[in-house]
Amino acid sequence: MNTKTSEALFARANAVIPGGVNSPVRACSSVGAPPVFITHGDGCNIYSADGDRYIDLIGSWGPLVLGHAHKDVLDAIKETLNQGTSFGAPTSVEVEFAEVLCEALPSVEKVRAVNSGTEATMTAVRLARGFTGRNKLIKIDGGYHGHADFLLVAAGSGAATLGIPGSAGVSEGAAQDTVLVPYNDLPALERVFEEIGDQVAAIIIEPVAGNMGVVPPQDGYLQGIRELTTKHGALFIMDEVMTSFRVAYGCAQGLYDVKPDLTCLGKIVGGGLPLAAFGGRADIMDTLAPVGPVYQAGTLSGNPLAVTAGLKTLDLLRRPQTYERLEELGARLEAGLLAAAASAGIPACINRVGSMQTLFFQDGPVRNYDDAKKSDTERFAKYFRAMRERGIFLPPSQFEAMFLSLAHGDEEVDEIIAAAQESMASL
Ligand code: KE4
Repeated sequence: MNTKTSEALFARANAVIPGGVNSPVRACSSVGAPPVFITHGDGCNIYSADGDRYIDLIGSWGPLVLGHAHKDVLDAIKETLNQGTSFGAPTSVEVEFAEVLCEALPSVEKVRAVNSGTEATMTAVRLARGFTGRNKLIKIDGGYHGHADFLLVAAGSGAATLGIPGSAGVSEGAAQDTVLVPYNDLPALERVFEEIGDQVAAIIIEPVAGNMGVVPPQDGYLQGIRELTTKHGALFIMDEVMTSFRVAYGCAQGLYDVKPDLTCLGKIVGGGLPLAAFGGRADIMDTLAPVGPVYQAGTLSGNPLAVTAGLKTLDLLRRPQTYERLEELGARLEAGLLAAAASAGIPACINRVGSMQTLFFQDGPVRNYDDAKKSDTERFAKYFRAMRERGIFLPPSQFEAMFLSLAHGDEEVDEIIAAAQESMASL
């Protein structure tokens, strides 16, 4: 692939944007290749500033489950656009959006729209602390919930894995109330609750981990968390920013039949525009300003354009056979990639839930972050470059999810598999 135009754009970008990108992962720094700049998308394809076509497996990191530039979504946005862009006052589409989310998720009785997943998780934790009057927060080692200080916390040493700042600029104070436990490890969680259960405001978890690569919950894990949080008076926050309307219309909580107290939603709910939300039990949500004492606000929260894109996307996802088709596509890709690795004699395993999956360069199994970190990231980087050379746009990190969309057909999945067969043979 010729990437000259992208390289020139990247040089310009680096002069005025840190790392040349508006979100770090886009810099492709872990895969030894400069980013490709995109001009437009159409269905499952995206097109580079260099004029090349790629089959997209990033899907804007999850939102584009319908594919790029879906006509019905664009038409809905255009129609709303004619009325104006933002009013700083309530609009009827925001009410409809909240009603649709409450209808889709039995655990969500009230919901508030925000502009990003970070805002949703940050506020859900503040709400849990305000509602319970407790300060401690439990999170999963390897879980990512956006960049609020108290969530940018790495696992320290020691059994209780007291949080230590996971980024420069995060103070000890901000990290001190966050405790980390390994994913899929109920005994570790039980120990924390035995020690400090009466201080725990909440646990926040990705019900299907997507930021250590895809790691599904083991049988009984989510139910176990539900029981422990209920027993100790702590809130169960499901961060469904990535899984919402991705793994099922009822989200992961519907798929695994576990009701959290609070849910964070993002990505797909915004249909590709900046929109996220959090919701849950009415008694908890009514602790939020202006009803209750927990403050949260946002100039563009519930922006009519973004809400219109989200509503149209959710409307289209209610069509029959949507998730059956996403499952079919995901299974086809998984089988093909595993066969490609096997024929190349390369150690690989795949974790998949529906249309989100990760191929780990290791024998596996991958059940938590420590397992995921055993992957051969050098080999992943070579694979990434070889696949991009063949017109396949992978997420540029071993620890991210690939996303298929309803715009991918069997043909494109087979093209991806063929590219993987060639790429793996070259590793
Ligand atoms: P945003 O603030 O990026 O909208 O959402 C943060 C977030 C919260 N929770 C989960 C489970 C998430 O996956 C995310 C963001 N996901 C990353 C990709 N793994 C977004 C890509 C990026 O950071 O550029």
